[in-house]
Amino acid sequence: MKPATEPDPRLSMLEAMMTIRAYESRLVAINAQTGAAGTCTSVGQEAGAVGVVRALERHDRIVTNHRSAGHLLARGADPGRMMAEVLGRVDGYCKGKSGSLHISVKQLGVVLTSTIVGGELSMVTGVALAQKMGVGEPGGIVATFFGDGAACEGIFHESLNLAAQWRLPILYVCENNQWQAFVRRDETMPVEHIRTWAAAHAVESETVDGNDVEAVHVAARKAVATIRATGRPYFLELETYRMRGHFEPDDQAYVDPAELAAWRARDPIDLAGKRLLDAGATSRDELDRMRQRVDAAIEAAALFANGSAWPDARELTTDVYA
Ligand SMILES: Cc1ncc(C[n+]2csc(CCOP(=O)(O)OP(=O)(O)O)c2C)c(N)n1
Repeated sequence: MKPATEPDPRLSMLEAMMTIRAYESRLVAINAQTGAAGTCTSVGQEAGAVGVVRALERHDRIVTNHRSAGHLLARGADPGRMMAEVLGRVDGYCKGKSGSLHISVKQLGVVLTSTIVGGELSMVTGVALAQKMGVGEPGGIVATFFGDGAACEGIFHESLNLAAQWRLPILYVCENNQWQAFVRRDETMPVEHIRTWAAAHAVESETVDGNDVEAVHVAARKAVATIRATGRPYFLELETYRMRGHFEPDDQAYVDPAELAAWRARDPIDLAGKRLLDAGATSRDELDRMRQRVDAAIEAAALFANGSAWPDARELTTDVYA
């Protein structure tokens, strides 16, 4: 039986989503004020990151893409070190050399962030093959996050075909956020559900409301259990929306305001908070305290990052392999 004091995981998932939103909002503000390096935010997609990453075990690995802050934070990355990385400081996870687009955190099993669209789909097969051949802890799987645009790349099909044929333990997580930079998804693909392409490679799949963290989490747990039991890949499609621009700054002038408003009305953080309130699982006071905690943590992260030193010029040629 659960001890009465054990925290409700739905509350901790909500706090994790709030942390991602607050972290990225702070980076947007820093970008607007200082013109510091831009970033691709995942505002609106937090439920997917938290719902999936919370379904993984510590010995599982992640290979992700250019919109990776949520995946990293959900995995437990420190927001101060993340921000220091984006601002190019020595205390960043990659000593300030990767920015947001190449960040990796080995100690958390986040093997890499690929900024080449679809690059994660090729590399995940290698990481999963290594896993299968006994590198890393036994039983681990590899989750990869990519967008609907990446699913249009040829490598998508090569990756799924190889993973299915070689039985690689990969959780493919397609964050179908309806946009591919400045191009609408329905201009580039004739299918309603990208999942149907997984079926063509005999990969088991599910499409789920990517703005509903509980639904994502349930689907992700099922996917992870299936991969562990069968050793085969699994495809999870998250129907979601990119509520901010492709990168910062981007005024989204190309987006129909009615479309944006409709998705804003389905903000995953608001949905999760309302559901918990309606179920009596939390109170407005508790949510206020949660918000204050998150804001304080991000304030501390920004102070840490801004206080971190610039790298020494001699660092320019270290850690460089090619
Ligand atoms: C091979 C390649 N082509 C183009 C780009 C430029 N680019 C960066 S992100 C992006 C859109 C990717 O869309 P999607 O995969 O749906 O991911 P999202 O940005 O929507 O999360 C493009 C075209 C790139 N980085 N790599």
